[in-house]
Amino acid sequence: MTRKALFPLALALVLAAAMFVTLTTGFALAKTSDPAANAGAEAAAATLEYTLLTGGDTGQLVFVGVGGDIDGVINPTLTANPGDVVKITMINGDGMLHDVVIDEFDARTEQIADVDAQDSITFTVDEVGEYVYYCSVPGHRQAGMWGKLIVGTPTGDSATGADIVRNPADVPAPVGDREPQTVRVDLVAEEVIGQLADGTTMTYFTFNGQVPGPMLRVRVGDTVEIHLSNETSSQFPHSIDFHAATGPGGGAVYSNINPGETAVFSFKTLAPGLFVYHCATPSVAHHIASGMYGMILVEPEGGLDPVDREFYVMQGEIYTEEPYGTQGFVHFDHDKMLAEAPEYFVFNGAAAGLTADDTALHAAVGETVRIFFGVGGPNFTSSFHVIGEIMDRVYDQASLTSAPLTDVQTTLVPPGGATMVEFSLDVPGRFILVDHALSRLERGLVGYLMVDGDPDPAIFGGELTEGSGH
Ligand SMILES: [Cu+2]
Repeated sequence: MTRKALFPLALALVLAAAMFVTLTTGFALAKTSDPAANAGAEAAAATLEYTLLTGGDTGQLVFVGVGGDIDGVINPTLTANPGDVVKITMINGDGMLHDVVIDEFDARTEQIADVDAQDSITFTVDEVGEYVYYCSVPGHRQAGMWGKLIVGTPTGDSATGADIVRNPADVPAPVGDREPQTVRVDLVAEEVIGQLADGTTMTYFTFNGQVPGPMLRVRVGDTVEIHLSNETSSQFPHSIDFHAATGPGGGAVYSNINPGETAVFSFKTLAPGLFVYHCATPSVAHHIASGMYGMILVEPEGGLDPVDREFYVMQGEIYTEEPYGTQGFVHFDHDKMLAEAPEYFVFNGAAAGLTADDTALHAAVGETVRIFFGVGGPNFTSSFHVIGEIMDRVYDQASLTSAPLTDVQTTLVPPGGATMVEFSLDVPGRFILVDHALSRLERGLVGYLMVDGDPDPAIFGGELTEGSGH
C-alpha cells in the first residue's frame, strides 16, 4: 500500500530529474564551442536527445517517453535525420533489470535494475531506414519493450511502406450448393508500416497484412472455426468480433490475445448475409481506423445466382496528426478520432487505393458485376455510388433474405454494415466508385471500375465539344 502511494511521487521526481538532465545538457551543448572540450564528451556532441523511462506507472513491460513530443507515449517512435548524433537515455522506472539496445548501431546501455538509475547510448545515424530499439533482457522485447527509430522520413520526405491495399478481385470462389460443414479460417493480426498515399506511410493494424482483411465465404449452417494469432512483433493485443456470430462480443470474448498468442473459437452461422468482422480490442475505434476490419459472406442455402465478376471493397477513415497530403511517415491522432475529424477516407486501406491499373476493378461490356461493399469506419456512413451506373439490384443492409431494391442510384451503408449490389455493364469506359458525400473524394476516397468493350451510341453517345475541358 505504502509503495503504491509513494510511486507517483517517485515518478514525479524521476521526471523532474530527467528534465533537469535535459536542460543542463542543453546548456552544455550551447557552451561547448571549444573543440578541446569535446574530447570524451559524447553527450555534448548529440544533436538529438530522447529519454525513455522503463515501465513508468503503466505496470507493463514498456518504455515510456519522457519530455518533448514523446512525453508519456508508450514505446514512442523516435525520429532522426541522417547525420544526426542521437543520444538515448534510459531511466529505470520499475526496479526490474533492463537495457536499451539498437543492433544496427552496436549501441547498448548497461543493464540496470535500480529504480532511478540511468544510462545512455550515443551514436551517429547515417543511413535512412527504420530501426528497432528494445530491451535485451530475455523475454522483455517479446513482452512489449520495443519501439522504432525512424531515420530520414520526416515531414517533407516521401516514404515507402508495404502495399496494404487488398485487390478488389480477391474474392473466394462461390460456395454454391453443398451441405453445411466445418470451415477452418486462419487469421493473423499483423502491424505493418504501409503505404497510405503517394509518399506517405503509417502504421496499419491488419488481418493478414492487408486492408480489408481477407473476405471469408461460407454457407448458412456452417460452423466457422477461427484460429486467430497475434504476431510476436506486435505492440498491441488484438481480437476479433464477427457480426455473423451469435454470442457475446461476436467472438471477442474468446479472442483478445497478446503478441505471440493464438486463440481458437467457433461459431455457427445461423443466418445468411454479408457481415463485417473487426478487431474489438480497446480503443476499438483506434484498431478499426488502423485497418482491422473485413467481411464474411454467409451464402443462403443453394448459393447466390452466378455473375461474371465479383468485387470486395470496404470504406474506412484515417486519423493522422499531419494534414492530408503530408509526405513521410504520419502518426495516428486520437483526439481527431474522438472528434470524428479524419484526414483521409479510403477504399481498401489507402488514398486513391483502387485507381492504379493493378488495383482497379476490371470488367467488360455485357458482363454482370456484383460488389460486396462494407464500411469498416469506424465512424462515417457511406453514401455508396458508382458514377455513371445505376445499380440494378441493391441488397439493402446486406440482407440476403429480403427482396432487393431495384434501380438504385446511391445506397447508404453504415459503419459496421454492408450492402451487396449488382448491375450489368452496357457501355465501356471508366466508372468511378465514390461516397457521394463528395468532400471525401478530395481526401482519398475514390476507386475505378474500368470497363472494356465497344461503345453503344444508342445508350450513351455524343461529341466532345471543343474547349469543354473534359
Ligand atoms: Cu486490434
